[in-house]
Amino acid sequence: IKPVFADATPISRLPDDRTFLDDVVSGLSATRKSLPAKYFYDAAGSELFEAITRLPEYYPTRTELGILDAAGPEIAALLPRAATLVEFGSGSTAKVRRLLRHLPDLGAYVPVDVSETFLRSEAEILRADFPALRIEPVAADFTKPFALPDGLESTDVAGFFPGSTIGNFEPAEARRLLAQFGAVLGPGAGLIVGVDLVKDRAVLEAAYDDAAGVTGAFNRNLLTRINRELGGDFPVGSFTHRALFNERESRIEMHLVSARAQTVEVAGRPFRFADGETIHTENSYKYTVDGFRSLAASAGWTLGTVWTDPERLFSVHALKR
Ligand code: AVJ
Repeated sequence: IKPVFADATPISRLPDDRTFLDDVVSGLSATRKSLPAKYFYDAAGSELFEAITRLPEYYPTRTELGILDAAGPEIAALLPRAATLVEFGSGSTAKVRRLLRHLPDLGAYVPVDVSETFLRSEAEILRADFPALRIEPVAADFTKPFALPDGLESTDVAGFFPGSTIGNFEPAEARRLLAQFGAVLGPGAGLIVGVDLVKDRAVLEAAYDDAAGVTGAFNRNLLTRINRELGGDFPVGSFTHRALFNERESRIEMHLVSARAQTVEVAGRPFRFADGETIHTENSYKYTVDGFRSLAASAGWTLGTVWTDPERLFSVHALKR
């Protein structure tokens, strides 16, 4: 397996050479403390997330898989023969497998992920099951511009962005990201995006605050990671998990709540917490079908088919450049 490293060919230069430490220091120094959700996914965090996807309360993963199973033949019909499928933030191969079964004529599959180790092992597993498929992993941060592997730029290209990962971005950022996908994929490209939908508050909040406490462990693992990687001394047990649906912003917010007044050190710097003060650790935006369609249109995409489940919990959108 030979991961192709994205060449630095920026389409637009982003002020984003920040490290984990920079992000933690600036997030904890702000009046309203926050930490970027992308840091959840170290090895332990990725495993906890996999456990979340199997929880009874966490409907998005299984609902999206059901939609992909049902829509597979229609999605296949949208892709030209020998097309290249690029998955942004590929993670585990569970979702793309649902599509690949329906795509016997696919030319190449390009999983893009920051975690090179994960990318390698997942590509290997996938190769065993789809021996005829050309798999060209790219180790890159999909939020930044990157080049497609040599020889694939001139093929028909489609992007795949499942899991409602788009929901982690504020709407303006989500628009920018969708436009950037267009630039990476090139003219004429297709894009399949999974988007979680607005629904009853109780259903949403249970999905992010499960009875078994797995989401709480996932949230608190960010503090464990800071302690380990940045020499922090967070007493992890003194922060409790909170998930709430902010209806005005149409997003689930996750917070870590300090159970007492305390001072925590990270890399030798003190950060003061009042009793009950929170660190905002994640936003997960929920869209209406029409709301997401207008966002995609404003990012330069032409709107295609939308598939949902019978309960309209989740949606999968086909877009074209
Ligand atoms: C991976 C961002 C789609 O927002 O539902 C799950 C992450 N956080 N439970 C989501 C998550 C808490 C998940 N995404």
